[in-house]
Amino acid sequence: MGCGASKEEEKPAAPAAAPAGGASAGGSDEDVLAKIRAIKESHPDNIAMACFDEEYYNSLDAEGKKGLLMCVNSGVENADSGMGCYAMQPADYDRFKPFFAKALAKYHKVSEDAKHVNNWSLDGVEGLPEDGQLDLAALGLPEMSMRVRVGRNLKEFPLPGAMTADDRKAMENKMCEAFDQLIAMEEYGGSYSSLTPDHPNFVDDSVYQDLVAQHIMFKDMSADSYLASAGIASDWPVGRGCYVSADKGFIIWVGEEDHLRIMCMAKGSVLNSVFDRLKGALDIVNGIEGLEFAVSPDYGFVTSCPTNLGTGMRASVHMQCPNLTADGTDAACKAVCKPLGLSVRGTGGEHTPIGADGTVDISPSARFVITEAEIITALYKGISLLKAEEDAAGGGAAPAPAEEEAAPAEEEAAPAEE
Ligand code: ADP
Ligand code: CIR
Repeated sequence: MGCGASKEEEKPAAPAAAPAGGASAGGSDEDVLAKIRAIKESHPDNIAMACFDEEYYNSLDAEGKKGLLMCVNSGVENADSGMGCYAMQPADYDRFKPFFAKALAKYHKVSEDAKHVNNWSLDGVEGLPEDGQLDLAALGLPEMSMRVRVGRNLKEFPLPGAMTADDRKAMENKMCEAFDQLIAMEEYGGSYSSLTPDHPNFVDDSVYQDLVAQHIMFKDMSADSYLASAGIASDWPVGRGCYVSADKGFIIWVGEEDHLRIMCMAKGSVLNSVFDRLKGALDIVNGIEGLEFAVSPDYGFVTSCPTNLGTGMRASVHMQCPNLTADGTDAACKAVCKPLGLSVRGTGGEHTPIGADGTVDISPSARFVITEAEIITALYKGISLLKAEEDAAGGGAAPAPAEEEAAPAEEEAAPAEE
């Protein structure tokens, strides 16, 4: 089991839970098809419904039909979805290519035969300063909280939407063995905290809430109806947890939307520091025996949600934009950020309020058919352009920061809609 637990302490697996995922939860397959037809009309922006082709569906065998309906169940049960689907198995993007190629093209604004290439090398990336340093101080900005995360999934398990409770426990235990190796390394150290009842590293609710407040641990997923319909939030909080390095700068989430969300976080000015540290740490994790990440030959790193496919990377800063948020909302900031290819979130992550001092979470929207190096450079370029807009909105002077949180950030839309 690892993470300080001996094999003797390992609990026997609980009886298998009902299969996760809510495919066909709305009734017979014919009922679901009728619902899809209706949503195509009522919610044309629901990408999965728009791209669902009954002729293709009918060409699949019984197992294929069941698998495709599982992928789109979130969009069927949540007609207001932007994307409307999640992959359930590591091979789904390739297995259901006629469906996913269309959905990916529509969301990411790429061609249907687009291929993703991963590349962390900053060499030759357009917009990179001559010294290669993505230094926010050079833009006249103060230190800020910087974070880069990637989504990764293990090849040997179903994706979170199709996992049973036993799968979730087995995956957590497998990761605990890997965390033991990190904990033994001087550069990482740290500890693992589990939300799984009876896990040797179990932490209670107050410790969990404290980790969430520190931006270390993820929020309760069971409240998210998209994730619930997809089966991704099933069995909460079984199999969920979080490894944190001794310096708290390197974090691995276990059991959120992807098997793993691997990230580096630091307060500072040089974006390269979190980017480079993450690349180094990923190489270590990837090199741990028995861990193999799911990769699609054409689409890069496999993630549950097609919006994250390819790099799985979100690179963000918490930046103060008091002038653009002077009305207490993120509306003006979003309007400025959209054409810059930037997403705006609240200070607690997606669907949380912006800070009362005008702090917002800024990240490039693109994840697919873009390299990792281009994403971090896009963040730097975007911040530079956003700063100009922020300065212009305030006539050059920035108001003094306040203390408390303000208005809720609006829900984030897909790049296509933003
Ligand atoms: P994700 O980034 O994995 O898509 P969220 O947007 O929900 O998920 O953010 C997850 C957590 O990471 C939240 O607690 C959020 O406040 C925190 N976070 C994101 N970016 C930063 C940042 N630049 N500095 C500090 N915390 C951050
Ligand atoms: C949807 O389809 O709208 C949800 N499943 C969430 C999609 C990804 N998140 C996002 O665009 N912010």
